[in-house]
Amino acid sequence: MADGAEEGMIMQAATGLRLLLGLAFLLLARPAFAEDGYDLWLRYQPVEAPAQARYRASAATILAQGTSPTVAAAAGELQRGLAGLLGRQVPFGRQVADGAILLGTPASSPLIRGLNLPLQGLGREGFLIRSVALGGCRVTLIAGNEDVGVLYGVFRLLRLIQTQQPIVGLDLRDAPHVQLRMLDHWDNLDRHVVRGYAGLSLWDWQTLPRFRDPRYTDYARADASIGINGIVLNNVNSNADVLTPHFLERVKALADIFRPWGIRVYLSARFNAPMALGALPTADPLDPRVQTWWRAKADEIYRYVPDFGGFLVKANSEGTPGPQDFHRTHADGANMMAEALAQHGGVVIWRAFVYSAANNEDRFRQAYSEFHPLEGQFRDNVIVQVKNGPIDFQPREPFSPLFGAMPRTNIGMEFQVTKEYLGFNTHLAYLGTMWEEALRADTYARGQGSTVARVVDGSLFHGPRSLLAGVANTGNDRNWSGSQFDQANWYALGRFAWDPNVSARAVAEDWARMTWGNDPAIVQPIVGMMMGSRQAVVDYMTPLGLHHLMATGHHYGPGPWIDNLERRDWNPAYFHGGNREGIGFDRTASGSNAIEQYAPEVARRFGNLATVGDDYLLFFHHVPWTYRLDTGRTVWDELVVRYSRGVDEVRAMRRTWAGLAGRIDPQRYAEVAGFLAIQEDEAQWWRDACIAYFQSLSRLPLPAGYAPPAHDLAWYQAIDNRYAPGRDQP
Ligand code: GCV
Repeated sequence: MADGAEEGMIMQAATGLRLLLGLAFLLLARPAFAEDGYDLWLRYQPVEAPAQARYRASAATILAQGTSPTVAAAAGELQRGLAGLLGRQVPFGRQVADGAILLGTPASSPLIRGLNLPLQGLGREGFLIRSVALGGCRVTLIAGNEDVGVLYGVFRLLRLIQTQQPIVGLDLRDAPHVQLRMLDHWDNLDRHVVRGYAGLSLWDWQTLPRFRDPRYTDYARADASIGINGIVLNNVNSNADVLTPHFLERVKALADIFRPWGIRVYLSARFNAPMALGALPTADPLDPRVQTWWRAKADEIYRYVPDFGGFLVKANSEGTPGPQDFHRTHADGANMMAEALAQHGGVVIWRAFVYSAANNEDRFRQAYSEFHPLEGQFRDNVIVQVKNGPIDFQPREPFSPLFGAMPRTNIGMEFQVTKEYLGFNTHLAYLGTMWEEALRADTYARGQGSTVARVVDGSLFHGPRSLLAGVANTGNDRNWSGSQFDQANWYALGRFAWDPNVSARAVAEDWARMTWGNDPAIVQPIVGMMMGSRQAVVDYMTPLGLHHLMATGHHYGPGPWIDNLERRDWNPAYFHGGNREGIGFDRTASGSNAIEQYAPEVARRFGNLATVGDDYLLFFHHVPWTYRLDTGRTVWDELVVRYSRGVDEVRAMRRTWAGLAGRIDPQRYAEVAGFLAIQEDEAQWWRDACIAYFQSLSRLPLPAGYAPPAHDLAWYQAIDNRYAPGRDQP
């Protein structure tokens, strides 16, 4: 072979090798799978090079002192997180070295014990993160009174790196403000999730307890990262079978998986379980046989799950059995079950979402009417769980008057993370702003500054228990929540439960950085979209204080015309009160007088047209269509303007998102873009259907420049979505 040809072949081989190496590098540099949202806010993507070098210097080794599964979970998560963020495996060390991260409690770590750290006041779940010098080495320590505090501290340190904050010179202490930070899963035992838009239940009762899907651990990691410490596994419309050994074995398996992550399991208990399972002729809470049954059941559960959290109970509401079936009160029922759990340290979470077929008063008033007379009668280990608003998780409601009205009762907050009334999983609606609004509302229970947040975190009335819960939005979809942006609501629930005074914007920003990236060109537009998104939904669904206009049953899409349902207060027409003359629900003294359930300062504000404000106008007042608002427009014109503005807001979100093309990984980008397109269509549907209907009442022309609905009213009324997901009865 001539020299030249040989040289050519060598060069070809070298080029081939280079190509191969290049390809291999590309393959290695890219994640094995496209990003699909599975990793949530725990993506641990590499931070950029200059920052990475700085972080590496402060994260050279991990010195985890302690042998518990929780310390192991914390150390493992730290190693996993750092490997992703810093692009290299950080080894576990055995002794103090420069750049070590030291984890432990005074009990588990001689080093931490020797430092006499100010851990008082941090409780069992708080933590301290400090940059210190130990034996001449620079060390970052994460210490807590108990291992779970260390776990939370690890997630906080990771968050600092994920959001590119400095981790030198640290002196950070934090502890949760609320004791029970919970997610309530409305999961049926056949895996149908009521009001679930993210697939089937995560709990596969069929393959449990033998098969423990690694996803259960990922779920627990995500929850622990935001401080969730309690999970109710099953729907509040509960099936007594969950209390049988068959299910308890499976509940035990989940509890064992969640325990290292600081999470206790709870069950929704059916009040008449002694009849359904125990063949008793009654479930009367004052009957000794019933009391014995519940005590034995509690003892049995604790044999499976020694740290079982307790029962969540929906009683005498929407057809569920309860103490009133036996002429007893909610307090009688709750206290009897609480008694059974007390010796094991369990609690009863008793829901205040009640409205009874026998009670014909304004739905707004009913929870207060039933619970307020029971003030002071509940045991210490009962928490009454109240929805944020008096109606039912609407896009906007004023706070429930029960917050602030029962100082001698543990009152907990129930938010709905899953968006039953805010467009399911396809509408982008960040709920942080809604929860911030609810928590900052002033009850005036002890004068100005008696915020709902202070009722919930216990700082106003100093009760023994505090709780903030969210109805979960998870399912077995790869992205967990049914959409990328609904993950933000899960994330925010944890952050608000940890600190009800946290800012919705700060939470959105942390989430955006961790979920999408730290580039301000990404963070700013995304946070902007999130912050305006809930108001957009209010505008195109239920502006000016309208509420419960959703179609029947599934609550998907508009149904303001519906007025033929069995119960008065299932009908949207009952809630908007619209007629030829005007619109709105009069809850002042001339109407249902629901405002009297608030403190006088609040009642005065909501009761007066001059002070109620546009957001709650039609929630509390019935006004003529021609009533003039501060904007200078009539109510009718303002409704049209707001409905139209809502659609415009969605269009603006679509434009903002389109501007991020190329900056966001393709699969997640495309999913969000596709869902925003659905949202725009549905916002338009809402606007047009509602305007067509309300115009049939007001008989007024549209304000100049506003397009008429695309179809006539009958067209919207004929839409049938009976197969929409998440129904109560699938
Ligand atoms: C689980 C609303 C929902 C129901 C839910 C109920 C509740 O009415 O539509 O699906 O029941 O609230 O909170 O108990």
